Amino acid sequence: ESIVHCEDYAAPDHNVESIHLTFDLVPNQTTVTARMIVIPKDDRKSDDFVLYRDDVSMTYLKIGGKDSLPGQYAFVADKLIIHDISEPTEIEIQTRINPRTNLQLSGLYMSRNNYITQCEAEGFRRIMYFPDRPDVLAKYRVVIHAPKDYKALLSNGNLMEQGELLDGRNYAIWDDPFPKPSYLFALVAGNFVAQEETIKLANGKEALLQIWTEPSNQGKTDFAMQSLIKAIRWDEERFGLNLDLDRFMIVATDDFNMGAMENKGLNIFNSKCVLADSRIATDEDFARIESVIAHEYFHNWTGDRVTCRDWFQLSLKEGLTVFREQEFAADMLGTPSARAVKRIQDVRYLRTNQFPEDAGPMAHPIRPESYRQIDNFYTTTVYEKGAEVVRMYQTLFGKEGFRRGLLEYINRFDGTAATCSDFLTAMEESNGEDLSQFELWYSQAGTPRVSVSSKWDENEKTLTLTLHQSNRSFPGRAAPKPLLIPVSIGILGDDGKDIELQLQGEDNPDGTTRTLLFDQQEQTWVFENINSRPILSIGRGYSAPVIFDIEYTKDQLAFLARNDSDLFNRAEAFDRLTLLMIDQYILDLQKKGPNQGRDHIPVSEAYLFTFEDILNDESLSPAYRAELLKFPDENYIAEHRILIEPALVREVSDQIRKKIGTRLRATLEDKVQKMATPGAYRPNPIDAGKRALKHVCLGYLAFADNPKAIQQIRALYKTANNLTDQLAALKISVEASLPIAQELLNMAEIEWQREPLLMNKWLTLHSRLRHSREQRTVVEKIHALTLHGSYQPKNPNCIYSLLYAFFRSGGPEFHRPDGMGYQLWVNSVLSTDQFNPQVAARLARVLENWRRYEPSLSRMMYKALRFVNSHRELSPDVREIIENALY
Ligand code: B3K
Ligand code: ZN
Repeated sequence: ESIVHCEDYAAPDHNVESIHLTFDLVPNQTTVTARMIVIPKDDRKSDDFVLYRDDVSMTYLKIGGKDSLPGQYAFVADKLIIHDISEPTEIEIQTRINPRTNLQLSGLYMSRNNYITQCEAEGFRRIMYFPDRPDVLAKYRVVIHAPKDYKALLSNGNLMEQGELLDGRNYAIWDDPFPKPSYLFALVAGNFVAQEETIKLANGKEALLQIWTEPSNQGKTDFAMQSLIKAIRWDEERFGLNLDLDRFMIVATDDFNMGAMENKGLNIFNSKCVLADSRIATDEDFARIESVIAHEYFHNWTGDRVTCRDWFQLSLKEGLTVFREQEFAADMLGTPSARAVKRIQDVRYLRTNQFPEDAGPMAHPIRPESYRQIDNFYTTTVYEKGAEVVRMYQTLFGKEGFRRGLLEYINRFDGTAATCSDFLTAMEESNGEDLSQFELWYSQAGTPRVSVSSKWDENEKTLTLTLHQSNRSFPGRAAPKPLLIPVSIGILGDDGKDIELQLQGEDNPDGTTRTLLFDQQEQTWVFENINSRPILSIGRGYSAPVIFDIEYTKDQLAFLARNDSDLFNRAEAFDRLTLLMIDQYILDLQKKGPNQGRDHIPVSEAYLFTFEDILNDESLSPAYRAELLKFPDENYIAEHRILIEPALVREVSDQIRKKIGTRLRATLEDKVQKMATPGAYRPNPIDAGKRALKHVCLGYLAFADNPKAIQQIRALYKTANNLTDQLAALKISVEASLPIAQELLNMAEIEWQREPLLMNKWLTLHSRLRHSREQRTVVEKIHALTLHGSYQPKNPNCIYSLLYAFFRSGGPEFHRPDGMGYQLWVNSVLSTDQFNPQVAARLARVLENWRRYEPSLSRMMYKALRFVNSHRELSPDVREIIENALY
């Protein structure tokens, strides 16, 4: 079994000019006939035409119109090699596949009785023999034959013809005018209905937009349609990029390995990322749906029109498209405070998910150097850190410069497969800068640490700022080099206002936020005319994906949290203050013995004052206040600690929340009342922000066992006209172990039973259950739920909602001292690996950072990993994860 290395890249020897596909859809035996025109390249190394295959069987092969002879081709491992293709040749291959038994959900598979495809990264070879690599771009024509009751027969591009065959079956013919790699191929057939709308594009053309769902989901696509239109408009306005097809389709399915897929003109979505109304989606879901719809739509240019040369370049399309999605979402929010909320959330996500990856055994640069299973590299590093790297171009060149560079990249590489370096070159050339050092962001893994020290000279009235960067080194690899890090800073005077920044040597001050180009190991800047004791605001807007090590006093942090003009850094200051307070609390707790009044430790008054001030600050939007004040989740706290002790983190979290809820009771109650959102439910950011703040306040009150709050939470569930309030009531009651928790869970189970998306949320709620005096442990409950009527054992959404959510919750119910949680993990990984390795590998990753846990737990995690690894039949996907974790 082999490792693929980036440096081994070799261009293909043959192009495929066009491919004509005919599908005869039968559940257990689908026939795929492919006729392709293969063109040898002038600079080829060999006349062998190489095709990949995975789980397909060939019924015949014709070369140049004639039946092939045995010596003309050979099967070598997972390849079919056709010899002597030295001139343009028509090759026809017929294959048989079994969509019914395809439970990996890669290739052509069935979702109930509907046919769905998923080809990225290497699913097309599970449909037919093909040079299934992203640098082979061909024009596709697709004919679909299907039973009569299959109303929707869809593929990429434009519909040329549809009708009935002589035998009574239906057919449709699709033609995609744009050459594309095989991973962007899609086919959907089944009983689907569409919501459609025709819009006029900025270039005057008309386009038909369709969102297809199963009939039971009709009426849940309005929001997705509006989101799609917004995304189309945004790309027209911000980048002048138009929809290039007559028709753009989205299909929703319940059976899907990830969120969604950007197949050219035919995006396929996990239902949970499309379907929405007040009853089935929360405010968060609405926001996520808008983002994912936009993300897949934006891929049309960044991914489809310009694609990736090989899978090592994945971040070229994913980092860029995540960045575009983030910018879009921020623009939809409008106000600076709402935009800041989005940025805070994105950075929290990065810290909670990408930082541990970058510090752990799966650490890889955003452009990885090798892999065994490419599906394992759809990571937060490639996506989210990749997006931060793209953001830095915009920080360096401004919005205009970024737009210039992006359009240059698209013009140069339209219709081709490009590399990360191509993108960088387009950016540097269109902005007249040398970015050779910046390229290190693509090849160095690990989160850089930037330590910050500053010294104010009262007599000279100067502030000297020194930055030092250190990067993670990896055994067997060259020592890391200093990166080019854009560091945006501001300086606050003792009045809390920004000081105009003037660097030594400059004649005049220039603005209050400056971006320093930090490109050496250590560098110093001197600011002049600093008349009062300054406080530094470092990394404004989170200008680079690094950790800033800076020593602030609590007073300084409280000051920044009240005054920083940069709303991101203001939240950052409060966040640091909270983590400091938590660390202090943990220290105090550790000094006590097991039975020594462990809950008599006070939360510092200064912290409570700052908290209350922010809560009362009407100049800040409710959404922003909610984001600052919600208690950090346990994984976030754990990530910033050296040693992870889940039970301790839980104890501390619960106690602190209780104390805040008790001490600030009046203010919290006042906010619950003020944040009411009477009238019809609207998922807009203003109302959503009010709901969020109300829920944050109710949460603290619930932890303090406030009877009035408990009443309110119960009423919230019962009288809510929207899922956001209902789900918040459930989450709070479960997390705070309120006496009403079980009653609410039972009600929800009955109310939600006919809606899979809701039942998945119901399953997830159980991952928040706490230890109790009841006989069954939470592990046992989770296990019992795998037998619940709503839990479909082969469905990825169910697995993620119940098992993955529980493993990832990070609480002591999973990290049990008796190892029962890990036992459930072992069983889940092994049983899932039997039918869906991609999903199994995601479950497997949960334990990869075992080394960071307290010894008694990490020993058991190690054993669990070893046990999984001792299985001979592991998929390469899971094997790669487990071996990385162990060695
Ligand atoms: N490009 C797809 C991800 C495919 C994952 C394959 N294992 C979705 C997206 O990033 O838009
Ligand atoms: Zn993407």
